Amino acid sequence: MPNYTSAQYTALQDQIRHYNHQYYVLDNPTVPDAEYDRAMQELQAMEAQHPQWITADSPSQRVGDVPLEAFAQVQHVVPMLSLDNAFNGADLQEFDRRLRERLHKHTGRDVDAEVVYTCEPKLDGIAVSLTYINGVLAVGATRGDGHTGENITQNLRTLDSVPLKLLGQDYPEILEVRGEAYMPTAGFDALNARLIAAGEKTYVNPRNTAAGSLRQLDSRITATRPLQLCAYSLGQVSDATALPRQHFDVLTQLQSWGFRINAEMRRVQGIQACLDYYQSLSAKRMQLPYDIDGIVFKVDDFALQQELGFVARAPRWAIAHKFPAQEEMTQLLKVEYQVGRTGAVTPVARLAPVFVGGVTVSNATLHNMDEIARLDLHEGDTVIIRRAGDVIPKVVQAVTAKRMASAKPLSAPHKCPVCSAELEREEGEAALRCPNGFSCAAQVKEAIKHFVSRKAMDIDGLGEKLVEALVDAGHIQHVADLYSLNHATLANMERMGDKSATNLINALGASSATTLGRFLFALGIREVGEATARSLALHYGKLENIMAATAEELQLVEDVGPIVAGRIVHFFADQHNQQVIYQLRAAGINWPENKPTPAQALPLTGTTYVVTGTLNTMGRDQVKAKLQAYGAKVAGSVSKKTDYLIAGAKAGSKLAKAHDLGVPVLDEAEAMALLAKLAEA
Ligand code: I6G
Repeated sequence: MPNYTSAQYTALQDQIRHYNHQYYVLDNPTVPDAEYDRAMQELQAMEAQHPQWITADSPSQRVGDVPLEAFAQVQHVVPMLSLDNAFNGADLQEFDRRLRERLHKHTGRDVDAEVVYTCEPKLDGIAVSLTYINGVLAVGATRGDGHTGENITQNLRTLDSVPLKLLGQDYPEILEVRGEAYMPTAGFDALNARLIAAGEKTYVNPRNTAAGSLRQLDSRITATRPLQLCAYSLGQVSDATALPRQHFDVLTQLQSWGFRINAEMRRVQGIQACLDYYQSLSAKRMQLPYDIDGIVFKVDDFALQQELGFVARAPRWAIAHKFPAQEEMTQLLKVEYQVGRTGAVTPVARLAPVFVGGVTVSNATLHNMDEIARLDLHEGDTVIIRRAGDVIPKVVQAVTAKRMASAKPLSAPHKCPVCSAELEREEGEAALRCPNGFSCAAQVKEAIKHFVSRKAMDIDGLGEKLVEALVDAGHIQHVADLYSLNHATLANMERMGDKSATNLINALGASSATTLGRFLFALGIREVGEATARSLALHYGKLENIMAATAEELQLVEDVGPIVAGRIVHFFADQHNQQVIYQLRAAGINWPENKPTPAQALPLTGTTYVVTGTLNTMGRDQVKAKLQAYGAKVAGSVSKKTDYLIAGAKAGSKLAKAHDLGVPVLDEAEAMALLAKLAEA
């Protein structure tokens, strides 16, 4: 442990006070939670080394900071304390050992006897207190500094999951229930989608949004926010003897009085079962319809809890086992611009490597220049990165407090970083575009990668690196050149040999027998995805008919609106594209020609399905292909336009959204029955 100086100690105290003020008072945290936890841990380490330094006003001696004055104050009769943290399995085992030894010492309880624990996900929201007098909600308050909170009764009354009157009769005269007010991810995403549509600034994460929503002075604004409450413990109770003697049973009782409790809550025996629970919930974390930042383990028996008591600001009988943080702070080293298949120029943040969401991240997407402007990014900024689950890491905020006064705002490039063409920005579009489609090496490479991909021509053995090397070496200029590659050229490429060259030549040969839908998709026409390509193929039957169609005619096809129709006409009007198609066909690309089938003829025409979760009977792609073959549109996300959601096991936010929007849901058995019926018809 380093030898700290008292100057370092007071500086760190000041730093944490500042963090607390930003977090608890202004609802505007300037650092990620993990950074705060580290600072607090370091302060505690300093205090362990120099106990004589500790003053009553040290941030370690209380939770949070003074409340804002705009709301009336509420004194907590029973303080709302916080929880100690465990950051790994060893910390958790140590917690269990400590408390068993303490119980043994004070009560003679067998030190090896396993303790019964309740396990609950720790929702990432705001701790609140709800006091009921004779079963009627009297006061709702924030935690504040743990002793004094803010009276936000009017706001909490607007949450559907907060009972205004308790159910049943058997509740104590005074009952204070504590829990977490939080915003489910589907509600958060929908809120941000509305803001994007209105061209407004979006929220950073569900927790901050929940906090901001609860601190509204006008409760009508709170009422528009999709907040929920999950109860997790009791505060003041007039007659505790009438209540169950175990934590788990109290929560079950709270449920019967009308509170939402966490569906994942379990009662287990021994610390190993707690570790197992942690593992199983970690695996499930991304499928949960809300953010959690850890698991709370509590000694279940109140008699044991009472015996264990509290230390400083936290109970000895509970601990929060934190997950790896999903948000971290790091340095923006530079912004680079990548050119995509359609010429769209995407900024990518290059970052000082940082461990976040369980992996080391050194790049994050910035989407487009509007996003850079929205984040008000400057050169060399300190930024907050968020990586939730397998989602691509995102820059969510610039930490302006850490910005150098001389830092310049990031400006948009004028020239394509690959071919130096002057960039264009289409009216109403966020993306900058390189107009040099056929000679910009970046676009050529991306077009070829798309052409060979699994859902397009499905050519095995042509990885991204090889495509790039073939373009760089001048062996291919466009997709049709693939079919004139010879064995010697391929075998001479780096990491290729005789066998892989032969395999690739065979794969190219095999790809020539395809379908019109795949071929159309492989051409990479802007806005023409797999589903649209299939609809076009089905509707027209022949490529020549599509190439000859007018924009008006094209709009008769399922999925094709004026923009897509315009893109298709524009693509086929281009001489270079016509030439490439001619060469591809001359190289032997063929497909069975079909009779045109007006899309209306199919049984699922006009319906939109979304497929999510794990299906056991057949893969998701196979189910989607079958639905499409019956004329359905298969969309990637649930919206009001969705007719049915097919939800397999472990369905997550899409299922929650379907429930929110009232979209009918088919489980796997129902979906299979539908497909079987369609197959019979
Ligand atoms: O902040 C908290 C989150 C969840 C808690 C908590 C909890 O139980 C599931 N329980 C206690 C006792 C405290 N804070 C103080």
